[in-house]
Formats: sequence, C-alpha cells, structure tokens
Amino acid sequence: MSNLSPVSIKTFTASDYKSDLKPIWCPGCGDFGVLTAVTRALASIGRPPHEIAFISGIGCSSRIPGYTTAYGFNSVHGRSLPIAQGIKLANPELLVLVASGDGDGFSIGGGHLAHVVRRNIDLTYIVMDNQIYGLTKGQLSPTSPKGLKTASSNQGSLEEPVNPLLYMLAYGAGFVAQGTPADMNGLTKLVEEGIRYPGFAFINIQSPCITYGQAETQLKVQKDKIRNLTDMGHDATDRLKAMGLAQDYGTVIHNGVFYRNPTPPQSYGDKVKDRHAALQATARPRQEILKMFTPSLG
Ligand SMILES: Cc1ncc(C[n+]2csc(CCOP(=O)(O)OP(=O)(O)O)c2C)c(N)n1
Repeated sequence: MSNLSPVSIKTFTASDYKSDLKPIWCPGCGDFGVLTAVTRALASIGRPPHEIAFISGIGCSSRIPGYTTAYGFNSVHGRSLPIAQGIKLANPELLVLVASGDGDGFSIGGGHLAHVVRRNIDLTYIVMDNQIYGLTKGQLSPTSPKGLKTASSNQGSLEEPVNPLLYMLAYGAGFVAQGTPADMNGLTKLVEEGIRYPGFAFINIQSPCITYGQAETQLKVQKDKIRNLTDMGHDATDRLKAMGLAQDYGTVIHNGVFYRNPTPPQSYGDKVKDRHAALQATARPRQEILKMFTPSLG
C-alpha cells in the first residue's frame, strides 16, 4: 500500500463499504464473515470506496466485490489475478483487492500464482478456502482432502490436496497469513495487515461451505482446531519456520501471520516508476531528436 494517497478527511465505517445488494450466499456460509472482516478492515484504513478496486474470478466466494461499494469486477473463472495486476499497473494509486475460491485460485487459476508473487505486484489476494467447489454444487477442489466423498466422487478422492500456504511461501510471497471467520477480530486484523503490506500479500481464509462442505470444516468444529500463531510465539520474520508450520495445513488451522518480510522488496509498480524516471533523465531533448530527422531545422 506504499503509494496510496493520504487518508481522506472523512472517516468511514464498515457500512460505508457494504453495497445495497443482499448476499445470496446460503445462510451460515463463512463468506458472510469474510465480507464483514473486509469492510471493517477497509474502514480502519479509511480509503474512500471509489479509490478501491475489488476483483474476483467465478464462484460463490467471487460474488464478494458486488456486496461492497468498491469498484468491482466479478471476472472470469481463474483469471482474477491477471486482471487485477493489469488494473494495478494501469492505475497504481488504486487499492487493489482480489478474491478467489480455492477452485478459482488453485485449480484453473493456479498457473498465475507464481508470477504474481515473483513480480510482487502491490495487491492483497484473499482466498476463501472451503475445500470444495461451492457454486457448481460440491465437486472436489484442489484443497479437498484425500478420500473426500462428494456427489461426483462417491468412492472418495484419490488425489493429494495442494497446500496453498506452502505454495505461496515457496514462491517467495512477502506476506502470507491464514485466518477464519471463527475469529472475526483476528481475521479483520489480518486483512488490514495484508492491505497495509507494501507488496503482494496472501491471506488464506478457512471459510466453510455450509451446504456442500465437510462437517469438520464448519465454524463450530474449527474452534477446536485453531492454533494462534502469536500465542505459539511464532516469529513471523522466519520464512523457514513458517514453511514448517504450513505443513500442518489440513490438520490444524494455524491462525495469524505465517510470514511477513521484514524488509519488503520494491514492488513491481515502484520499479516501473523508477525506470520511467531513469529513462526520462537520459532521454535526448525532443528538439535534438527532431533535428536528427529534419536537418533543415538546424
Ligand atoms: C472456464 C470455466 N470453467 C468452469 C466453470 C464452472 N465453475 C464455476 S465456479 C467453479 C468452481 C467454484 O469453486 P471455488 O472457486 O472453490 O469457489 P466457491 O464457489 O466454492 O466459493 C467452476 C468449476 C466456469 N464458470 N468457467
């Protein structure tokens, strides 16, 4: 969030970021909590809604931009990140948020992850991880546990799940966190911290699907599985320790910041700005170039 304009004079509340559109998520869906956490985090940051772009792919979770007053684009399945990167580069002053489901982000969109991380585009990527394809009525997703039985896999999944936390840490993301609507205060703080991190930030949110999700993922059951990283004394500047803890994905829910780069590298947008300035400094004056092509002017 390094290149954002100063906080505007008006102060905002979470309701300023909620649109009039009534969510059509199933009652009890974890995504309601994510929406609340995002709007509360935005109110703490205080950027006016018209300075925010909220981009998503396709899925139940990807409906979230429409429920906010930010500019939104509920785009194409798996393509939220490329679209968001283009938007951020075209207008670096925007605060850019991106939302995906685990299917949208790690299946069809999985190829984009390494590249957004290595470019270090200054945006916040929220994945609402329910370990199932919700919108299309409960097929296996890349984070579904091995053995999971669904209507379209009644003998149980034969595949190992992907580990989103380990992916992002291994790719070199500067900010990697995990939260859950079972801890709303913690989740709100994580979203705010992710947005404030000056570079690419990733937040995996354990947001259960009440209709097709497994019983073990539901919010009430989650409470017994949550381990707060700060209570554990985790040092969030230690990427290797974070990778060790990330191995527990799928068994316990580590809640908090796994890794925050203490010396954030320059974002891609800032590098582009520097390059423009350098090129302008060494550029020949326009008059000189004109003379080269039209000697008669000299
Ligand atoms: C190119 C393309 N392939 C497949 C689909 C069908 N489709 C829509 S949403 C979705 C998966 C949704 O799961 P997830 O991303 O985990 O989000 P959730 O609905 O669980 O929040 C699929 C396969 C599509 N819309 N476009």
